[in-house]
Amino acid sequence: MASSPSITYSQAQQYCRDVHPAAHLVAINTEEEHNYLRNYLQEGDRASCECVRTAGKAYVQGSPDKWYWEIGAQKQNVTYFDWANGQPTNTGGQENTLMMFSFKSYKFGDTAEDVSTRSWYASKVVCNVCEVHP
Ligand SMILES: [Ca+2]
Repeated sequence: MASSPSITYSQAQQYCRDVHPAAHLVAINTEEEHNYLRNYLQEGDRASCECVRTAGKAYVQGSPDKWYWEIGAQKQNVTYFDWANGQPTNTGGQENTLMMFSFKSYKFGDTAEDVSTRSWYASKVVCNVCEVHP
């Protein structure tokens, strides 16, 4: 499910838990799942989402492969990556969360945990996608 903005990554995770106690921001484990999400995000109101939050967090900011999905109290290493061109940038040394950008075919970008820290996000629609693992 998608929703309109939560300012910080932790607020977004909390948003998911409020929807369902076992829910968390989406973790993308395979290309198949990524493609499913691409289609899902282009339907209805969700099509307006430009920056889509995921459960991705950096072990090492700016690294292309040292990331994990935060699933409740668990850290699950990210094994599937599909970075947008030039990402990750770790702009301002602040980018420790992972979003998908609609204007980059929903490829990944590293982004600030708190979107209020940077004006770039002010003109973007930031959404959350939650999931519950069986
Ligand atoms: Ca970035």
